[in-house]
Amino acid sequence: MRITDARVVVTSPGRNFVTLKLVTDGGVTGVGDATLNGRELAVAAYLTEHVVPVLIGRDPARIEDTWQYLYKGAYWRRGPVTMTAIAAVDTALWDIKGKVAGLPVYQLLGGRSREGVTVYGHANAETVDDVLVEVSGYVERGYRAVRVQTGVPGLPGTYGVSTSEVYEPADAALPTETAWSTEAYLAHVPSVFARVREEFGPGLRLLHDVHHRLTPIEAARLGRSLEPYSLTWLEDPVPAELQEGFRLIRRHTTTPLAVGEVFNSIHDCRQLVTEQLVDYIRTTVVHAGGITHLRRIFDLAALYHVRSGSHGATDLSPVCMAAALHVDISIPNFGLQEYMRHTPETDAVFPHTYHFADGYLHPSEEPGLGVDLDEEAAARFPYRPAQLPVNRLLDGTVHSW
Ligand code: CS2
Ligand code: MG
Repeated sequence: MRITDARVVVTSPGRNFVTLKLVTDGGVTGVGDATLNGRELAVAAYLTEHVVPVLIGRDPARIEDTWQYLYKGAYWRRGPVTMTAIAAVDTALWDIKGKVAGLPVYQLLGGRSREGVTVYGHANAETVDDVLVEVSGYVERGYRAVRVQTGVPGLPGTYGVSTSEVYEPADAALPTETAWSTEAYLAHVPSVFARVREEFGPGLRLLHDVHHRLTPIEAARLGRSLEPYSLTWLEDPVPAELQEGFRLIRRHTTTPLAVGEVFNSIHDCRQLVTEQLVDYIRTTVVHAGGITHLRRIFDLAALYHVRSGSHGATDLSPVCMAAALHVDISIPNFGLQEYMRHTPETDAVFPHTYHFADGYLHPSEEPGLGVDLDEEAAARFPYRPAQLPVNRLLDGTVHSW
């Protein structure tokens, strides 16, 4: 069997997605997500110029060899663009392998370790009263875990609080600017969780995303002030380039920590995992080198009692979600999966058979990943430039977004 064609498709059914579709001489096809929010065309060019030419004629069965070829062969290792491109190839090859075997991909990964994939939804609103309504909506729909974000009094808008029905931070061709005050934020957040716990009791799992905005000691303070509300995790409390910075947070709080949505390799996770500085690793298929590399990360994590918590925002396509669910259902150390629903246009461009029921997502039972790219539908939604915002402190200093 040989790869005869590799198409890189950029489409924007509500937001931009990059997809790689591999075609084989036997007629079997495979898809991989290659979306890197705000930098989509960089990955598309990397694939088109440097990867597609070396794929033509290759044996699609050789997943590991192809991964090593693209990783070691590039010489320039790691980085989000390279690893997203490799992820797309790897995911598409697993899809093909599943279809050839006549099995859903999770069966090739060792089969089920659980009945369903527990997901968390996003309750966000400007005011605490409104967020309580949002949380109860998720509870009614059967969710067991909810991420809670609200506006911060005194700030015009805050990360994680959407103004439209579908959350979309990449909102303009040139970055919009947002404002931030750590002092206002730290003063407000504990009161939000006090209200949510009071209203919903101890059974509901609660999460919160800091989106890399604090220093280690500020994060330690927040973690400690949230201890009475028993969060399942506090996400991305600080930018994680400084992995040893998490030691400082750990010394002061027992609030569990989750990190990793911007990581692209096992090396970004290594110290955090082996020193047990975090509790959940949130890398996912599309940004961490595909199913092959993600499993390597989760296997390392399992040795240190660290669980998975895969990123599942709307800027990861249904192809990534389909692949993530096959990993989630099979690994021993699954923690939680983020789930934000896509627009109906996106669902139409990426027909899939994974589904939500009773707080769980269930992976497809079809051979392969159980997701496809409808290329005709995709062609109806041309690329629209869109970038993520830039964040500034109230005095104008550029801060992490
Ligand atoms: C986020 C993302 O889902 C999350 O936890 O932090 O929404 C993130 O902002 C986007 O994926 C950025 O593209
Ligand atoms: Mg996040």
